[in-house]
Amino acid sequence: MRYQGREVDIEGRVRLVMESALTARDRVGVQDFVLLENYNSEAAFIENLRRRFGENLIYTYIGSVLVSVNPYKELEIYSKQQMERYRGVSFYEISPHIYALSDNTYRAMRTERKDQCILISGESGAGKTEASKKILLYYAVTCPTNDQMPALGERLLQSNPVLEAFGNAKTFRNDNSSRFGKYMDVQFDFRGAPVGGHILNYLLEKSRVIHQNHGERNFHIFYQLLDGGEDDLLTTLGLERNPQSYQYLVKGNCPRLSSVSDKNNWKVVMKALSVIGFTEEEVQQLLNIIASVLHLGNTQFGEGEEGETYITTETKITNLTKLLGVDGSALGEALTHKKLTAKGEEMITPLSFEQAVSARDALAKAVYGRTFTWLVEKINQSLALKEEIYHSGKGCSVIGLLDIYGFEVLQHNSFEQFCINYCNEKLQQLFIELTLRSEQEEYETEGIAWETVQYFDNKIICDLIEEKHKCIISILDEECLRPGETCDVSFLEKLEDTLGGHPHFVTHKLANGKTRRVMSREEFRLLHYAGEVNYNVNGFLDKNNDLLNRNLKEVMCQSDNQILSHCFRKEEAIDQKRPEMAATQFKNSLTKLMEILMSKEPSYVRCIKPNDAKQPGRFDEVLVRHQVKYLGLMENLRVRRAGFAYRRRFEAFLQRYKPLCPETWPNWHGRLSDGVSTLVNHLGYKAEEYKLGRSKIFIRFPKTLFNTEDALEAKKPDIALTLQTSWRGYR
Ligand code: AOV
Ligand code: MG
Repeated sequence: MRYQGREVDIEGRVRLVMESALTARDRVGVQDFVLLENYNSEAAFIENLRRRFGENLIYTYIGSVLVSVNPYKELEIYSKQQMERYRGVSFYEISPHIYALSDNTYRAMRTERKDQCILISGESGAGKTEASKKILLYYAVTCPTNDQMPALGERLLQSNPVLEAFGNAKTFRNDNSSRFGKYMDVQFDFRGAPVGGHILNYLLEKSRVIHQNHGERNFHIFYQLLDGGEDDLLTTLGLERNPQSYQYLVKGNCPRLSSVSDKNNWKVVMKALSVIGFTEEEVQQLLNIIASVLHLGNTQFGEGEEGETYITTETKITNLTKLLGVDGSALGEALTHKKLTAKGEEMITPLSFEQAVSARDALAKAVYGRTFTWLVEKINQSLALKEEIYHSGKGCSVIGLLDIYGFEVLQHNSFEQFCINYCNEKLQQLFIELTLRSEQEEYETEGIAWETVQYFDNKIICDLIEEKHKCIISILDEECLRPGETCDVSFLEKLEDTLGGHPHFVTHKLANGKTRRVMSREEFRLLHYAGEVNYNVNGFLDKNNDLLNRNLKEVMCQSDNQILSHCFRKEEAIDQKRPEMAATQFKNSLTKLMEILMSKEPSYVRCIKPNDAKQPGRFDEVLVRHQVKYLGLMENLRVRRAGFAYRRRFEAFLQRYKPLCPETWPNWHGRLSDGVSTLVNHLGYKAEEYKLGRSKIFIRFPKTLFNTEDALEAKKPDIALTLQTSWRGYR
């Protein structure tokens, strides 16, 4: 059995790698898992990934799904020449690549006129963000440009360094970890030129502004400013270069990164801001805010004899108030006092030391979080599709790119990890529904009998977290709203009462009334699709409440910094209505996201992290096996193979193999299905080897196809090359 495919080596030369089936396949494996002979064997699957990884072939398909293993080193496979190679070429013709997926998606959008989305998933550090950037680069470089929006491609690209500076940070798992979720629509005109973009951002991990775990950092921008900012700028902002001088930057004890230069990135970010169209004044105001957060962190409190709290760093507060553009004494008062309305009367009560500290931290988080949202809005304005293009009557189509924070398990997991992992559950749910459903639908519409494949459906975990009334989020909200003494522990007790016994929920309490000693009394454990995570409930209520004292809001909405006065609206300070809690807001935004994604044709990139050391050349089999398992890749493969390994549209099949039959060569003039029938009869396909659907031929065994490929190769070695541009493969 031989399979004639082509692989590309890292210099970009095309070579036939499978001339001698055994030696070549031994070395580089198969480029599509459906070609694995033993497709039920996990060991064979992992071995195939490992071999390819060893040869720097980080991409492999499962049908139309792209599996990618993070190489942790720069590979020479992303050049412009490489992009050219993938343009207009079908999936199957050429080695797997993120560009092939990008191109295929683009062409599907163009030819089928249907909006597309590319869903990138995988755990933290697996390569999602890098993948999304490569896709965007591919479009920016290879698509035509629209004369009315000539710079759009560049602006789309430049949005990345800006959002990464403000929304990414070093974590234990990834030196450039996305701490917000991002969905970006790229809009194309009828000629296929990018003409607009729109970003939706999801729940930024604001708590990082005030605290970082050991070995982690705050958001990149702080270090970039301190390292890269000009002397004059730092003087104006009243900042010192050393990050260790700032309370908000010392917690993780990790001021520098070996993998990136904050100084260089500072330049990149400043340039990007100007390309996107931020004015100098806006940049200045933005930096004032960043600096003010650092000053806020250094604002310290003391306790007076009568328990009153006062600011001990009064001299430094002038800097802070100047940068925030607010009244100094009002800010000082608001940081140490609280305004309450009781029975229609306003009362000012002093804050305790702890309360003052948390009011300060809440302000820092609010300022940073809202500024981030403002940044996204500004970028959206710059990318916005022009009315005249939209209304030109010729219509636009969209490719959406989803890059979220990956599943993460840390030493200490809190509310943020809970939200991040919940988001990943939802995405996995979508993958399950859409891959299985669409596959099933395809068999149905084509009238082909289908064998069901067993798989783990994580809906049960999604429900545990988000189902109405009786789920973790609703219980959390109830505890936040319940009057009287509520605390994180009472929340945990409520969870136990309501959810104890759920197969995916565990606490220290055992069913027989005894306690599970390995678990702390402050934790609950969720058995996620991707693994078990213990969440410490400390801080859950506060983070879900996400409250900012009213008098602080009042001070902020008076700010003469225009970004801040935009972020803190006067109405909000007056409005007594409680906004939705953080987790519920997140849940609602995810529900909307799922609707958006469901309305589009999805493609998938499944990213795998080869080792925990962030190092090249290391393939940790245990770690990879775990990911292959929870990503459901084996099931994905089985579904793909359930019955039929390959499907081709009649016209594509004929077009490719017609030289093999005198009746179909050079052209077939009858019905397509008859042509295919004639062709496969001539080739000697047995009845059990294939089925003809309504518009596609389904081929059961890869072997059949290999043999046909061999015959084609033997007949006309150059045919594959001449035909590849006209053939669309998988879809
Ligand atoms: P993530 O987005 O999946 O994690 P990234 O895309 O940030 O992960 O990848 C982590 C790091 O791995 C990058 O900073 C690169 O150093 C390296 N890397 C990933 N993909 C490639 C590639 N194709 N080529 C070279 N290096 C790569 V997270 O955002 O933490 O969930 O939240
Ligand atoms: Mg990321």
